[in-house]
Amino acid sequence: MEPLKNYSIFLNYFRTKSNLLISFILTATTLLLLGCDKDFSYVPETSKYSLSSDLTTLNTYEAEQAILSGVVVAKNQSGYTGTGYADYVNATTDFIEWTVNTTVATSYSLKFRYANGGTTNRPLLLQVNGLTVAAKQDFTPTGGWATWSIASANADLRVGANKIRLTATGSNGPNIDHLVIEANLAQTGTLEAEKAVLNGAVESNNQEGYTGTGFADYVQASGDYIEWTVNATTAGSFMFQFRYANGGTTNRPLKLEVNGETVASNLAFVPTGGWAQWSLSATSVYLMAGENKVRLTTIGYNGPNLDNLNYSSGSFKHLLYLVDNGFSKLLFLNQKDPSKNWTVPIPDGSRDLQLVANNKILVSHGNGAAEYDRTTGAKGWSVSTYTGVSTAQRLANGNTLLGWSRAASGNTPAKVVLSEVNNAGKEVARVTINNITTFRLARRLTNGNTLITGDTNGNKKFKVFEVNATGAIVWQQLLYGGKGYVANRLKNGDTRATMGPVEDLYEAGKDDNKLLQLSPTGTIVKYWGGMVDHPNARLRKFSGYSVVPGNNNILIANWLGDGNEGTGPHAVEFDAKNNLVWSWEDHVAAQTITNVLVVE
Ligand SMILES: [Ca+2]
Ligand SMILES: [Ca+2]
Ligand SMILES: [Ca+2]
Ligand SMILES: [Ca+2]
Repeated sequence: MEPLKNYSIFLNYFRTKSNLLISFILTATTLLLLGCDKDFSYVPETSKYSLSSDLTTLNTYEAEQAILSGVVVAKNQSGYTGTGYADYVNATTDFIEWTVNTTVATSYSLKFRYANGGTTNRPLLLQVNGLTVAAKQDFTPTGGWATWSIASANADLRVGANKIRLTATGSNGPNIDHLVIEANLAQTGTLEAEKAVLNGAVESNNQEGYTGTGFADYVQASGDYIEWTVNATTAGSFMFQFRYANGGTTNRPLKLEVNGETVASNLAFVPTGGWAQWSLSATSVYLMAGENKVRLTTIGYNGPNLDNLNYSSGSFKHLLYLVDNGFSKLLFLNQKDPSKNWTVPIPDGSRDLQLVANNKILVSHGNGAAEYDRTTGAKGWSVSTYTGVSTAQRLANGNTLLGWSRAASGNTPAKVVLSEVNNAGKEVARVTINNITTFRLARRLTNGNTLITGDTNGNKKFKVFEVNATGAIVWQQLLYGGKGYVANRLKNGDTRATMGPVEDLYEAGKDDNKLLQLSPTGTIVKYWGGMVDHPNARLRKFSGYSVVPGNNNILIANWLGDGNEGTGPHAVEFDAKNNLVWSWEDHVAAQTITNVLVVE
């Protein structure tokens, strides 16, 4: 939102029973209420709210105002909001029950403000409308009874009254100050181009296959535009998919602006093969809360025909781990509950990660590998006695496979070494493969062989190699000109391998950003990504990838090194039809992501 502009805000956010629209003027610190479209007795016609306090407490439900059974109201510890907090007395059956009214049935984030001055967790049973949401909702120690923290959970709420209850189940509970609820609204929609504001461009319907009542047809090569108004409930990153047809033989780029600012000066709309052949041009943009003007303008070429704009945010919220070899850190990104995000520093040269036993993740470092706790990021087991390591894999026998490489020196050829180390860090087996360079990751297969990526003595013919226990190459396949990163063998015998451009600039036909799925004879069965398929996705250098549990989408790290820092998303997700459906970009949090692991 911007100061001194009119905005409409849904009042259901502020605990009313129906959708009311009210108008505000927003200044840097103050919200001035101008009026509302129905009687609203709680607020005078003109009231001032401080944005920092009043607004944020309007969807807050104090525990001391809730129904309390056994639990008592107390105020002898400082730092509470409202008139006190709720203090559990008995270790069982005591409960707090809030009644929360909503007008939208969706998933909500429930945020409990609490203090636990004890030294152990004080879990409570969380129920919503009589159904158990969490048998043990954690309330971990906060460090003192006057130190307040937030415990959160997600639950579906229905329209109308919802009963949210926290019950003691065997141990004394924490002190509970209040509950905040926030809707986890997936913001998504499709807006027809023919219904948008058309300047120069005209509505047409003389080609088949459009949605709505037609499409927008540009007339002039410069200055014609289509402008949509996209309403965002909350600010954030959105995926845009423009459905278009380009029956010509060349790209027909347009300028994309959001709220007057240029997002892409040359958004590509490549030929679709016919005027009745519709395709998607996807890009990610940042929208403000409220109305956003999204405009596509011709810039010297006749434009494509535009059918519609699909926008989405929050439809995919992931939990994922990311290895950043630029900032040398490991990140946990919890898009469902960002309060659980963490970042820990790791050694340089980190490229590999995977889930291992005991709630740990294993990460390769230039000097070896280490385990990190999935929940806290705390470092555990490690080995750091190697150099040139680029991969680590936990083997079925509990040992760890480290892959490292050495450049050629004198008469000694370049080599890749696969070292198997035990829990004490002692090397118990070793495979050496000579003459392999540009080595990245290794994956030991169930047949005892290992898949590695690299080229031969720097010849830039990048391949995936299968090597046996003596280091002999028993299978190899050219990666169609792209530099390989990681290869995995599927149960059906196919091999998946990521590849990225060899030089800093992509050369059409020579290399690409793709995850290839290759048959045993090297045929491309399918692929995800691709510079031609996704000209606006700002793909730079694909590195590690991860399969999204549940839908089998492919989430790929888009490494932004070699001068590409800050120029694209860190990770991109493609569905089975190779549509770009999600991306993540935060250049403060991360610099160059070498690998991703999506767990939800
Ligand atoms: Ca108590
Ligand atoms: Ca309170
Ligand atoms: Ca036209
Ligand atoms: Ca349409």
